[in-house]
Amino acid sequence: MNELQNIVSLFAITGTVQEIKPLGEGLINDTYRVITAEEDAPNYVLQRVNHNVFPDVDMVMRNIDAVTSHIRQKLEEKGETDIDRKVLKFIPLKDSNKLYALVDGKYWRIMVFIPNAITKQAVNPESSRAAGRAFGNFQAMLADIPVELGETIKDFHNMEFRLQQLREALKENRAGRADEPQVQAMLKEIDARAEEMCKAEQMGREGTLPKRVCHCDTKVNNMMFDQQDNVLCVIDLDTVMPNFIFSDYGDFLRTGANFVAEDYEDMNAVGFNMDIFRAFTEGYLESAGSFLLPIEVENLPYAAALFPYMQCVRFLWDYLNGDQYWKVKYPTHNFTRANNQLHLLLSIESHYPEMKEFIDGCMK
Ligand code: GN1
Ligand code: MG
Repeated sequence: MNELQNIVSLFAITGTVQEIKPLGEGLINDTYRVITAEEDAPNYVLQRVNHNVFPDVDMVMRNIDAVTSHIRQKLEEKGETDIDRKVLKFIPLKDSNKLYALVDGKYWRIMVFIPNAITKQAVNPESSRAAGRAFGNFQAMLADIPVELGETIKDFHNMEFRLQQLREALKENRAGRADEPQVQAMLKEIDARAEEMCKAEQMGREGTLPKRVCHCDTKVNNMMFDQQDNVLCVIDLDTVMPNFIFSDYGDFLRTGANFVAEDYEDMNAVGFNMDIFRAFTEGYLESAGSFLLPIEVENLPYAAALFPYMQCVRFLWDYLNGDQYWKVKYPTHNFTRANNQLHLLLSIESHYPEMKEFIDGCMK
């Protein structure tokens, strides 16, 4: 038996494993598809949780257990059908009810593979509207979760912390890249906006902006759609934690409303797609508009700008550190990503008044 099969055998799955092969394009965890031999046994997804990124895997899995159980219960109460395709189902170990295995210092988990579902790297206005509704619903369903969720990555979307990390990386200059002119030029753009971009933390301290249970990684590819373009469920739940709602709104637009992928190299092609913005915003406000505070709604354009800005800072940080966090395909890959995010930010800034006006219209 090979290593992966060995690991799968620790979990209480049904069916016989026929094949295990790599799945998806996540940059953090390693993911495999487990195919079972029997017609009536589900296939599974096997995943190694990146222990460097998520130091407390036990907390991650406790959060996920709480979130998926709560959503499952909500769906049951609503009389939904096909629930196993609408919320992830993790499989416990054979000899305990733990949802993960620790083997040779590596953490593994298994969930049911959702059949006839697709993920997308890009969306159109229709699927964006559906995504907006889905993430709004996700926040709404979790508003009354009875347990307090842990912060699986401390200060994950804390802009002040991310800028601090960048400053430290600059000082350490581990990869010897800090003096490159392109890096220096980017730092100027970052500095010019630093104070404005930290206003969520400021409002949080003043007590005017609440934290709610958020997904915190609402990239387009973290959602499953059925063949008719309906959203089935939200996946990649490792980062679900209390946060400002800006996270979910802003990070979706960062990926969904960019005309190109986050590492696309032609900066002239990078830009903010207002059709996607309008559709996603409409969908999101349809399901979340009723519980959001005015201060949250007013700051949605800021949220749209914050996430490309934060991701620019994070990619640049990793570039300066010598590419320790994100997998890279060539030496300047992280710089290209950072530059792409900066160009997206510039495009968003040029649309600010239009965005404000559109949001006001949705709330009337
Ligand atoms: C990571 O795991 P993945 O690829 O969905 C990262 C996100 C970044 C994203 C950028 C835990 O997401 O915060 O926005 O890469 N997740 C973590 O591609 O750091
Ligand atoms: Mg993902």
